[in-house]
Amino acid sequence: MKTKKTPSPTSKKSAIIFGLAGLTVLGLAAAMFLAPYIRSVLDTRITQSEATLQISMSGWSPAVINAKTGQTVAITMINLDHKFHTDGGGWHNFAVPDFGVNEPVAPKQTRTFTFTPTRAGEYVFYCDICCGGKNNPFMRGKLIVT
Ligand SMILES: [Cu+2]
Repeated sequence: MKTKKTPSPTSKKSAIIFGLAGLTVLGLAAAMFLAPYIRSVLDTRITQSEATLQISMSGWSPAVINAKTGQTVAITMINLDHKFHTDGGGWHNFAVPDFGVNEPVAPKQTRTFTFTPTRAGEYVFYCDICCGGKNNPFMRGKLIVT
């Protein structure tokens, strides 16, 4: 007569551990397989092909721009100051000497211009018309090119 063999608690535990190990391996393999895709999606999310910046005597908003090497960026610059400012007459500019960019915007005007960052790295953009120019921390921003 055969007796029905019930799995011992130890073998149940082994099966669970084995199953979890298998799922972990599959999960890691899937993560490795999908990593380039996930990275490219994140890259496009943080890379801007256009940015709208407000500038006034109180500084840039936002003060960080993300861009991609070789990809043209359209900057729309909104100058919030009026022409009666004694410092610079209310003019501001967007300068990134590393890429030969120097675009002025008249008081209370909005202007869109483009440039193409050609090298990866972190660069300073600044206004050097007013308020101490690029030496004033409020007149500086960061351009991150990946
Ligand atoms: Cu300025």
